[in-house]
Amino acid sequence: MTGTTHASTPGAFATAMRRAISLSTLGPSWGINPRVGCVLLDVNGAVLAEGWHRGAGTAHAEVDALSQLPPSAARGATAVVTLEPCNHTGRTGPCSEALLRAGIGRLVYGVRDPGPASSGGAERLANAGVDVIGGVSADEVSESIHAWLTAERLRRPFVTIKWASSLDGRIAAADGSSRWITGDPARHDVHERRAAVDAIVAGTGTVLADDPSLTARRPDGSLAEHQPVPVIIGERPVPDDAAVRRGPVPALVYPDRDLPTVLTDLFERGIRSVFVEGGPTLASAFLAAGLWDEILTYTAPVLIGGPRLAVTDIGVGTLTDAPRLTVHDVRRLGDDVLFITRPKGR
Ligand code: AOF
Ligand code: ZN
Repeated sequence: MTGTTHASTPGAFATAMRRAISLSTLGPSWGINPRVGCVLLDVNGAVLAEGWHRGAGTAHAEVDALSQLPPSAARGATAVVTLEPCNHTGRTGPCSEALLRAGIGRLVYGVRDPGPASSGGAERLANAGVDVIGGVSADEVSESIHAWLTAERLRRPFVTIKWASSLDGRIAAADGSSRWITGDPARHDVHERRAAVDAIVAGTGTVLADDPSLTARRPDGSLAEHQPVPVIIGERPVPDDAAVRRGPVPALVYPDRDLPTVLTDLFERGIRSVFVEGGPTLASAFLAAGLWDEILTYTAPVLIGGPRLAVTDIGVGTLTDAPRLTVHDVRRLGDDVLFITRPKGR
């Protein structure tokens, strides 16, 4: 059969797609490129080769898989790829051409490439007589590159807002003391997530009050392999000896509080995911502007009371204006609970 068909239910290729998703996670979650995995199957459905993308500038998943085989060994094979093969020359050449040159007979992909320049690989292969099946395990693939897809669609980084609070929503006591509200497992979880994003954003108020380093650290205190870019937003100057200036990655400082402008600039710098870590004024500004995609709330079983709330005014005057969120996941981390919520309907 020739042409583009769409599999609405997981079919014969779902197993290979699951493997391709799992291969994709071997690549980095940060950076300008998505995680992509590829499995090449022979005519009997046996695995010929596997590949995955290791980050911007390196071979794409399809090319990585093809490179495992001698020339002509992929003739007539089925390429199962999480993302539609690219059709453009970016830092590397178009995968659509590499697959055609290798003589594959069928393409099975999960989700379309949303990029205006990079998309169109499926159509190109279909036009060349390759049997193309799209939409296989599309929900699972979309979830595996949720942040990247969202960033590409919105043309701004995926924004995660995080706070750690008491059961009654306080992030500090009345005197400002705020260290160790949550326990070790929650803190380790935060550091793992910091190491998985492109940037950590904080307001100047938090930088001046807490002097955070905004680095990703392992439980033993050493720096994680990948470090996010520290981003500071606010009008007050950041002292030269601030911890955030002494980290492994130079900080980006935005004296302008216009969040859409900041996010657009970060996107143009190749930043696709940011973690907004404080304080309440900045988190509230992102929330009020609707500029967020996920909220992580680490809740500790402690009562603090008083005025130091995780979120202040977010422009909700009456309950019908309050944004209702979707609970994406709930995890227990020691004595604490992590809620992962997303906007409804996205
Ligand atoms: C694929 N397979 O493994 C990946 C794709 O600058 P480049 O050449 O690395 O191209 C980056 C774009 O290619 C990226 O924005 C996305 O649209 C696509 N990523 N495509 O066929 C892959 N990582
Ligand atoms: Zn490609």
